[in-house]
Amino acid sequence: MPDEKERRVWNALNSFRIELPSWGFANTGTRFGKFLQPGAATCVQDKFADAAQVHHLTGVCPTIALHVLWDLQNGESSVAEILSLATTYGVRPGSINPNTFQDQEYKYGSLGNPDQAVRNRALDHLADSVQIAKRLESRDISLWFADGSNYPGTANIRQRKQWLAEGLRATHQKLKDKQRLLVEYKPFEPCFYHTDIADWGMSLLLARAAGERAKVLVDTGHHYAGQNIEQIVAWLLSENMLGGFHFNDRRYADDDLTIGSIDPYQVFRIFHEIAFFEFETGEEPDIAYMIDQSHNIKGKMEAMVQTVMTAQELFAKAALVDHEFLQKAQSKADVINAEECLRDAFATDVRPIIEAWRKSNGLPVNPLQALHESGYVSQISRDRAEKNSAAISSYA
Ligand code: PSV
Ligand code: MN
Repeated sequence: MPDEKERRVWNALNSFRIELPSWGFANTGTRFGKFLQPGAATCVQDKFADAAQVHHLTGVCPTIALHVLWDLQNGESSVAEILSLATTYGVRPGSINPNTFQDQEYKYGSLGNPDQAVRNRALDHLADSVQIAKRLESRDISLWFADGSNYPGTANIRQRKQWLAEGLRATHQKLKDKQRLLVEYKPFEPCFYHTDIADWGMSLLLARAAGERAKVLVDTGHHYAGQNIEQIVAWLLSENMLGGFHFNDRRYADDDLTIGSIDPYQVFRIFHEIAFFEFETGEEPDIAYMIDQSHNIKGKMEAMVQTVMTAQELFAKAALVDHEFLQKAQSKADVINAEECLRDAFATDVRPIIEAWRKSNGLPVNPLQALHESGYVSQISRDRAEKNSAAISSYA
């Protein structure tokens, strides 16, 4: 019979699902270069196979996020292919990510571009993406815009805000049933002077302008150093505007490091704000937990499994916070005990409990070790070496 601590961790783990990014299995890198991996996914089928393997080992990753231009270049036939891959591999399509940042037309922006023809093109792509999501029975359309400018005075900031609001409203009107728009923000890169959607407040205002099924997406890497992300999360929760996360960690900017590798306490504090909100309100906010990491140094499969395990650990630790005790301590401004309440939970080694939970669910107790022992990475490295070596030699 599990004790109280175990029960809390088990409940938390039962409810926690993490979406894998298709692009996290393919060869990607920094703008200075790529270190190509022989086992990297070379096509959308490989991406499904890899995601299925991560799900098989962890049991908590039933969906894969898709990027429209990278995974669905051939319209209707891509949709058919993905539906069939989903059946074959037992992993469903997750969030659909339109791409309004890659094509040459978008040099000066997409929905915020001063040229109406380019704005229309972006709008059409967003409408197509909503349609694709419908066909795939995907609920969330995740929007990230690279729009902005590099030099002061070169862009009409207010006008662009207006265009973005109109474009998002028009896209929201295309949603069906339970579909949602998630509006991501990022304060820097690729635009360095101003970014049209630079922070959570801008995302929030634009999501509100778009319609009631638009929410904010918090990519943990998209903040200035030292920013209090858990406060942003707490505010979004209290406004019923938190739609989802992109998990990764950062040291400097959008570094795409493994979640919790630099600052695990911050990730714990984010999860704590969510659990505390649920405890105090009795509500269960609908939050999509997604990974957004493209590993260049670590093996992609290993990094993905490690990410899922780390996220589970930090989520489980947050479930251990004694909320009644914390409420009382906060109400008495008992600073030491309130802080210690968080620190105690964070310091608890939850790994044995998670291992027991995995065992009871017929999963390997250590998915990373199981990945190693399965020989999967060696196998895909052999199978895909030829295809990837073409990329490696063309790159060299
Ligand atoms: C942009 O940096 C971003 O975080 C967006 O979510 C994109 O969809 C993703 O990365 C692409 O890697
Ligand atoms: Mn992201």
